[in-house]
Amino acid sequence: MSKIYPVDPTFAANAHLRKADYEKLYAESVKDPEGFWGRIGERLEWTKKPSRIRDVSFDPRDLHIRWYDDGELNVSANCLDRHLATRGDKTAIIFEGDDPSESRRISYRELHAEVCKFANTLKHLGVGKGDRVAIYMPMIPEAAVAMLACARIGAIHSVVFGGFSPDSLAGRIADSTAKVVVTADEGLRGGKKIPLKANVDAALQRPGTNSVETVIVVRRTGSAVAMQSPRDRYYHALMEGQSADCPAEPMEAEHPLFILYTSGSTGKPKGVLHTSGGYLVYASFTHELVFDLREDDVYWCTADVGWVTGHSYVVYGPLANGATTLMFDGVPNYPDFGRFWQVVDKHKVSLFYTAPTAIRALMREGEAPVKKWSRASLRLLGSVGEPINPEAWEWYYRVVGDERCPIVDTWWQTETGGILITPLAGAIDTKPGSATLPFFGVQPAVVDATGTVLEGPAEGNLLITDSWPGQMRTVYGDHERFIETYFKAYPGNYFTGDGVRRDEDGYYWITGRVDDVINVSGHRIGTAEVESALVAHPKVAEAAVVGCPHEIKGQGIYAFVTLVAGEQGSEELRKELVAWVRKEIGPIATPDYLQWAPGLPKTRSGKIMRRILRKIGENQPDQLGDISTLADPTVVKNLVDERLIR
Ligand code: 6R9
Repeated sequence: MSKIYPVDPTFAANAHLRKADYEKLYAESVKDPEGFWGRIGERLEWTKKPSRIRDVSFDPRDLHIRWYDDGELNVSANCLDRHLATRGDKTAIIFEGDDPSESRRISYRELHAEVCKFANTLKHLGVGKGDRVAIYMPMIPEAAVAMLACARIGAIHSVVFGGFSPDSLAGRIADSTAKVVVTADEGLRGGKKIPLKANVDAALQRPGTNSVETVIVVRRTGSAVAMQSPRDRYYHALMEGQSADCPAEPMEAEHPLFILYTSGSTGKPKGVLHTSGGYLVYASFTHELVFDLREDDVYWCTADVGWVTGHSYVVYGPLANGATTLMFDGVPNYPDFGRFWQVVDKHKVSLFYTAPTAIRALMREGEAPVKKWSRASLRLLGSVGEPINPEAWEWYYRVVGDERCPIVDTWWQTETGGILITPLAGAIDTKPGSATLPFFGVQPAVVDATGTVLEGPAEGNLLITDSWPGQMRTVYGDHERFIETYFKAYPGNYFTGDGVRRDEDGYYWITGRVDDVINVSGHRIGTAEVESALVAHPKVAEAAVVGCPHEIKGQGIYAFVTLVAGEQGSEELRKELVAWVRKEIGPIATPDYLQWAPGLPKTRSGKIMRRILRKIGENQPDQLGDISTLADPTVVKNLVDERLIR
């Protein structure tokens, strides 16, 4: 039996929702989704009110997902203009730099003016509705400005995480045929400079990137960078003289808002496409209720804008709600392991949202760096990105929250746009390690491998049986892949790619990915991507990559590498290959283990049996299962004998 933490009555007393509210509203949301989401949709300001609330079919032969279809709105007007009358002087963004002495506050009025000016800048550069804009930036307010400016004119942004390599950036630029790239001279993380502009230059040398007409460079560190005329322009120079008046253009509810690339089990990363109306309804509604948002809260989500959490819960959800959102351009251990709590005290943060990997890394340093700061302003803590182990949950609760702050463990995905399974702090008792119960309108199902829906306590694959407004609409440029990836495995349902257990109380416990996706520090890496980076090296003949347990990262990357004939595995070559993958994809894809494999376990048809490699990577050589169908069962003995984790 797992431990239960009942709802704190003091918290519940002032919360938006209590137990009875959850039950009543949930029942209503699944019984009458049309009525429910019609009402919730009214939280936004529509230039044309929608009359059609949902038009959805999960049938792979006729797949379509449309919400608030005939409505019109502008996302940036909902995040900015709408607040000016009542919240013009309220802080929209608190910026906290890598260097603890650097911070500034930007009011809604100031942010509005900056976004309008940048929207005019984009227009002046010939960017119009439907054009794609790549954003490759540090965690600075200009990243949010660029996103909102795109939304204002109907351009589709594609934010690429600043830790990705030139090759990864080039692939994303090519896939979306971006017209403009917005970047900075350099990033600054943990005192180290990241050559963002130089990476853009390198990316734009790659084939397929000649759609890019302009590179806009924000001065962050002020270092001299190569500027190529007429392609490269400084942000501050372009903004000079631009008008702060830029009327928000109404967009259809289903007009694309952004593309965000995410790793899948096969091939190159997919461009997850989100649209305007449904996405913003869902991001803002979940943000308000899951974090129990109040007008005077200071809200801090530590995610980078390069990930979906940064989109929905640093920028769009909080700003649509008129909240104060903190953008942090640093890391948890710089200048020391107390940085998060120093920032919490400095800005009086009340709602704090981070990833289990960060909690585990801080936990290892002991309580002193936490206890050094008061953290008295905190009232709720959140977790996202990967399963949180109960030990980390308990530590977060006891040490960080002083047993005073409820924890919301929120399960969701890039594809879902917003949180789907989560506690509501005033309404749902928590159990460490469980994301607990579905949010309004979300209908999970547990299925076994044959697709049979399991009732009651059960373990299997997690499906969602009906749509919610924040759901992705397609894979950019490849609708067939969208249907194939998510709707073919269990026709009529959305397949999450996650495994799950439902307990006797109906609580959901996510057990991790069931496909070939590795969750490293809350970031998704496709095994296929790492493999293709490895085999691109001239000395590598073949590679197979699996996930392995990792104390801090949750999962690590374990690579089995077969060298071309005549090559010998050495420590030097191992280092070279690890560095190669970092260069090809980015540091987040760094293999933690790299084992030489004279042969890989394959079926007679030549398919690598990853199941066996996974067990070797997990140090469970006695659980390999049936290996008799392998073309050459003897290769397994060598791999087991030479395994790197014991
Ligand atoms: C928001 C985000 C999605 C994958 C998802 C799952 C894992 C996210 C989780 C969680 C257990 C949680 N995941 N939150 N697993 N508990 N609270 O992280 O999106 O980067 O697309 O990753 O992350 O495996 O399928 P994304």
